[in-house]
Amino acid sequence: MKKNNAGKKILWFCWGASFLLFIFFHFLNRQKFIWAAWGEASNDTFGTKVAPAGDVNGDGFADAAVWSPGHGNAAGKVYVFLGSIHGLSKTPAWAVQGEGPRDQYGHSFGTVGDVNGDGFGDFIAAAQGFDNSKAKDVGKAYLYLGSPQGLSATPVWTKTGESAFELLGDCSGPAGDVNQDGLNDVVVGAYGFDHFRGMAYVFYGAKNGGLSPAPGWTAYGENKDDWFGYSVASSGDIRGDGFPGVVIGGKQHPKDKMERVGKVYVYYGSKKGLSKTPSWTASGETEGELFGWRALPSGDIKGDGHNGLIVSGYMYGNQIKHYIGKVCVYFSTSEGLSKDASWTMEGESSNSLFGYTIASGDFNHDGFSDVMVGAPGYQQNRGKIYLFLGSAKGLPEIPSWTMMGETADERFGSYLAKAGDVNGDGYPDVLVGAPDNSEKGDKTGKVYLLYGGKNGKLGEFPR
Ligand SMILES: [Ca+2]
Ligand SMILES: [Ca+2]
Ligand SMILES: [Ca+2]
Ligand SMILES: [Ca+2]
Repeated sequence: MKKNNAGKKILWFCWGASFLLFIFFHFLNRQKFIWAAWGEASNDTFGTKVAPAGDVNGDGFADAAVWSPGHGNAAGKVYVFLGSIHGLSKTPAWAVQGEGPRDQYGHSFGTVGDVNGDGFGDFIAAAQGFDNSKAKDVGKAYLYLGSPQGLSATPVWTKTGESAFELLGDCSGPAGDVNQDGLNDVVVGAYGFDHFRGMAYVFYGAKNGGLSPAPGWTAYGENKDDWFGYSVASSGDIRGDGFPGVVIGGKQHPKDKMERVGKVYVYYGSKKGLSKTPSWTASGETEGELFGWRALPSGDIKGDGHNGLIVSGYMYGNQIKHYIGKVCVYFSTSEGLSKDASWTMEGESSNSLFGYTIASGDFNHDGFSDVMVGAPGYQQNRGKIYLFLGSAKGLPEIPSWTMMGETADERFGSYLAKAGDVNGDGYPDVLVGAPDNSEKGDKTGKVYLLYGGKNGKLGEFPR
């Protein structure tokens, strides 16, 4: 009888312990992705791109934006979710659809900083497939102003491409304050200009009207079919002189007799404004690698006070493995960027498309900027993301942290963005798109928010 009771106690203890463990792991698992959002309809592919929205309502919390290219017969739709002490809002506070089918409104979008100097973050969205009355695919960019109520419903400024297939606004984003007037400026690409030679514009911030009606700076590709302007971004302050530059990619630029090798061009800033000719360039190595598909400032990875540049070519491969993808980081000194890449990382396996997206930020808040890379093709399009933590030694040869997609074929990591600190705990948070996720219908798409943390394990220890 006594023995029996003891046996029962042990049994109950085991039951209790396993139940608690179950709850514990269930909780951990549930908490892994504390915020997620889905597209509205099948084939929306919500999360094809994600971007920081800045702080559009001036409440001190970063806001976040997501694109559904397939929505409304490919009119495209952009959504903005507001940050708060509880993290991102469940439903979007702002959502705008393209004017017509196949506009691809949102092909580029995101914060441009405060362009009119009223203290509220402003926002650009562009539709590379916009047709005007005379020509197809001229493209159109739209600027929306922030306010205490959030983003304006209608744009305060627009710029329409002039010629057919100019595709203005395929890429656009903040340029920093390149003309040093205290207002942030904007860079816009038009890769279809002049038979895909491509060009890039910088529009200056303006107290009235948001942005200058005419561009303050323009640059052009070297040859037809270069696709110059397919990627555009601020390069940050490369030489540590206080003047930001811009980086423009021409992913189809040839080299010797090889096609689509790709090339990136950096134009340094100075007292006189942006350089008119490229200050620094770098090219890919192999045919078809699309070097410069993405190019972004890396921030200060080594903590030496100098910013660098991240460039990717997601179609890079070698004799054995095809389309593994490649990411290069260039460090800088007061002279400018290094001639050769300071750090190069290739994808793990064929078709992984490593470098399809890149992002930077100090995700563990240790003073060294870190690099994130997405490989949406990894494991038959399940997808995988990688974090490389910066330190005084530079970047590591093996990733500091990785995460795979939840479901097969979701293309997790098709796009990554530092959302900023959406919950105000001091760590920047990361948006990850999985546009082919089919939980809510075929390719409806899903976006995850991963919280930054001091150990550099994104999303696993949310607060
Ligand atoms: Ca906010
Ligand atoms: Ca503003
Ligand atoms: Ca300015
Ligand atoms: Ca760091």
